[in-house]
Amino acid sequence: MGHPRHIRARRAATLIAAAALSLSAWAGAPRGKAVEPTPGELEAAKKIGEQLDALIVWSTSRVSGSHDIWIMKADGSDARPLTKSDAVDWFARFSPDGKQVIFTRSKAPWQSEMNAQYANRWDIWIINVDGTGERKLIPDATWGTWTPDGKVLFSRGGKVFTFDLGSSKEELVLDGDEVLKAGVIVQQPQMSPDGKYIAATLRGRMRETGIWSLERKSWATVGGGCQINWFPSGDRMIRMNENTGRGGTEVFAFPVKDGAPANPDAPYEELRFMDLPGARSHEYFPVISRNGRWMVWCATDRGHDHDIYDYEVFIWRIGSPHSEAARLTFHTGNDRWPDIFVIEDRSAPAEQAR
Ligand SMILES: [Ca+2]
Ligand SMILES: [Ca+2]
Repeated sequence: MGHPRHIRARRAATLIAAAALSLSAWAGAPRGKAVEPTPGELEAAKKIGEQLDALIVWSTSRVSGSHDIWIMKADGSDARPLTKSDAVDWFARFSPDGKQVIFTRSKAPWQSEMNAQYANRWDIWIINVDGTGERKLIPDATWGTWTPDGKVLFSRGGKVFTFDLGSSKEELVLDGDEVLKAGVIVQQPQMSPDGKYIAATLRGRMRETGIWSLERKSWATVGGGCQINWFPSGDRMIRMNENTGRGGTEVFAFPVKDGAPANPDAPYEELRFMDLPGARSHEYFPVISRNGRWMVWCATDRGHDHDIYDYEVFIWRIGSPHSEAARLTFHTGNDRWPDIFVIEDRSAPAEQAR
């Protein structure tokens, strides 16, 4: 069937452009390149190192475009790869004793973080912090975190399980399809320090943050946003809020009581916990250290996609001015989902801003 030649040429050009687009989507995240810190950034990181010995793990695309887990000290020094796979390694979480790290690894060379809802595309792995002992721990699983008694809590789509490292036994602890809504996706389940609640971000057929009571079998909505997580005290939480703050996001903190926000009508001004000064203020991935004194997270100055854009790792002593937050990575590749394990903390206890 004949089309005029110029239409055929245009179609061919469109096809080539589409193929190039899908190829670039396939290729993963940008590898990027190292950038120089400013003297002020170096000074801020040095100040952290004077107060704190800690290890930070995070996920970076800098080597291959498919992320690896890297590890560094609290001041950003001694950064080195912990995993070196040709898959996407992300969401690293230190074991309670700091000796091991669990993380989520894709089965294919590239998977977008948005595909974490398809549990059969991922497995949870474990590795020692010295780089030995890497092995697959839980098949078809995502969002692995640690429970207070040393099990792994993880998601399979709308269901949440615990995994016992001793016996390799799984136990279903939240069937979101059954008790929330069929087709719900449960992201980043985090058990409370007292073991009574699971905080999670819901996607799919529901879109909110909230808390599941394991005893009462009931769900308490916290609000919008995502990435809800506990303070180690258990009486306070953080979550990301979107469409407020500089750069379009900020970290909220709020008190909780009996598995629900203690003050659900609190105005935004009372919830604001971290909103970085300056242009690099699109924050995500916050986590509080187990001693309750530090927060690590990432921020970018452009774009949003969690696994593509130039996020950088930050650390902040809770209660100190926001301007004292220190940037720890200096690389235009994607850097996301940090976690921190404190070895020795020489900082003065911060006043808890409530
Ligand atoms: Ca912000
Ligand atoms: Ca980066």
